[in-house]
This record gives sequence, C-alpha cells and structure tokens, in this order.
Amino acid sequence: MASARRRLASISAALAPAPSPAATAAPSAPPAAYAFAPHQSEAAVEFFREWGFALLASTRSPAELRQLNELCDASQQAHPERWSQQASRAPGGGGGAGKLGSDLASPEQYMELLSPIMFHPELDDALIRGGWGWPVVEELLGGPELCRFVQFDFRETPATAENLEMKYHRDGARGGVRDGGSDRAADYIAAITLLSPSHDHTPNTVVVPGSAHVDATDIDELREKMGADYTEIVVQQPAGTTLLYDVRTFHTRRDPPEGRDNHGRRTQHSYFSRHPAPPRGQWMIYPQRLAAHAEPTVRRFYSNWNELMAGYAASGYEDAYLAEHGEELLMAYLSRS
Ligand SMILES: O=C(O)CCC(=O)C(=O)O
Repeated sequence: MASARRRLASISAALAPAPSPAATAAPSAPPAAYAFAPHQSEAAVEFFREWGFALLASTRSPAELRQLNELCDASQQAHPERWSQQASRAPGGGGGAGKLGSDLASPEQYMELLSPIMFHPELDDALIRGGWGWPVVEELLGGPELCRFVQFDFRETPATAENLEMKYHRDGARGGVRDGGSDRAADYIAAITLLSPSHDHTPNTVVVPGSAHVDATDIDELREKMGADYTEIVVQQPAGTTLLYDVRTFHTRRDPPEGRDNHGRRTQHSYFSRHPAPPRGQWMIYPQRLAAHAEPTVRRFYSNWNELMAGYAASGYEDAYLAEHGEELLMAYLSRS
C-alpha cells in the first residue's frame, strides 16, 4: 500500500485544495490526496478500501446541479413548513436517539426531508444513480448484482446552525449496521454531494481515515485505539463533487471557525447497501415508479425493503396506506438508535 499511497499523493491536488496541515498532521501521514478525477476510478476504489472514504470530482454536471438546486428552491417556496426543521436534523449525527429531527411536525415533512423521491418524479433512477461516481460505488459494493438503494435526501444546513454542533459518529449506530470490525468490505456506503458553493464560511465534513476498520464505540475509544494513526481530515469539497464514505468511518460536520460567519450549505445525501445487508431502518419508503420499475435490474436495485415498504407495495402503492402508516414511518425515523 505504501507505493499506492505515494502514487495517490501525486495526484488530485488540482481537483480540490489540499487539506490544511493542521487537519492532517499525524505521524503515520495518512492520505494527503483524497480527490479523484473521472479517469481515476480504480485509484478511488483502492483508496476507499484502505481509508474508508474518497472524494470524487465533478460527479454532477452543471445542468444536474442546477436541476437539483431548482427542485429544492421550488419545494422550499411551495412548502416552507416541510423544510422548517432542517436545522434540528443537522446535528443529529451526534447519535443521540430521539434528538435528530425530534421536532418534525408531520409525516409530509418527514417524507420531504427523508424521501423526497416520493414527491418529485423528476428524481428518477438515472438521476439517483447519475454521475461518473456510480461505477465506483458499484465496484465497492461488489458489482451491479449486489448494489441496493437505501436513501436519497436533501439537507439544508442553515446559516444559523453554528450552535448546533454535530458530534463524531458512525452512521451505523443509527441504522442497525454492524460497526467497526476487521472486515474491509463496506456493507453500506454514504455519498454526500455538495450542491452549494464552498468557501471559508461554509461547513465541511470531517472524516477519520482508516476508522472504518477499527472497533470502537465512540470517538474517545477510537482515539485511544488508533494512537498515533488517529487523524482528522477536513474534506475540502467543491460544489458538484461527491464524498463517499463507508458508514463505519467516524465523521462529523464542522461549521466555520468561531468568529467567521456561517453561510450554511446545501447537500444531497445518498446511501447504498451491499446485498444481503438488511434495510438501514424502518423509515425509508420508495415510490412505485422505482420499486415496481419495468426493468428488472432497476427493480432489483430498489428491492431492499423494510416491513413498511413491503406493506406499501402489497397495498398496491395506495396513498391510503401511506396516510394510515405515515405516523409509524415518522416514529420509526424518530426512534432509531
Ligand atoms: O453533513 C455532513 O457533513 C455529515 C453528515 C453526517 O454526519 C451524517 O449524515 O451522518
């Protein structure tokens, strides 16, 4: 891996600003170059397998970025009440059960925030799997036959979110996913695409390279176990790029340093699983146009259903089923641990 590391260190500086020395200073010198261009898919896969994350450049075209932003803008204008609790969901990654979004008001709000594909048919399979980054995800999850859709949502981290600090966490702790362990292959991959401009006044995602492969229940134990290998990378992520991470990787969102205005950030988050990993939770629900798609390989991709989703399909995708079970979906989301 040392030669791979040297090779990787020589690429990608042009794609994203190098992480600040303070963020990467550690004796074992973890990755200085974590960003990969479209022609570097293989290197991105190799890098991810070792470090548990990778930044993929230009995964969304300017036209797609515009489309996704226009969709969010229009939805916020039409339904401001559905978006009003974004600030409260933002810090929830801290892992406190019941805190994340615990003031969501209605199943509609939950649906807009957690499964906007239910409301927006233009979010089709091509867009969900779009961008050059998809082949990297497919490779990491063991090929097209094993890839399954989990979640697609938008997040608006408001300019006023500076007091809603997020804690280091693994997403697994919230989704019934096994954590840590020595298994190198990711069962669940998260993808964060930045939709808004990034600069000194916008939040960044921070990751601990290599932490996906260390068994630790919290960041303190992780620090102790990793010792000199413990490092934090403040990912410098331009708009239109996608940060992939193994959900076992410890990560957080860091707001601009105190004293600097926080201009906020808009992101699109996706999760994918490797078959036969179970659904990540009971709260995800998919629309008929995807779950019952005419193309078998597309159907297969949207087939990792939880019980409520199976009930929705069995009902014939009836609105009445959603109306009846909306509260249950909301509660499944709010009570996840
Ligand atoms: O928004 C971020 O930068 C981090 C998101 C996160 O921690 C999560 O979704 O679990």
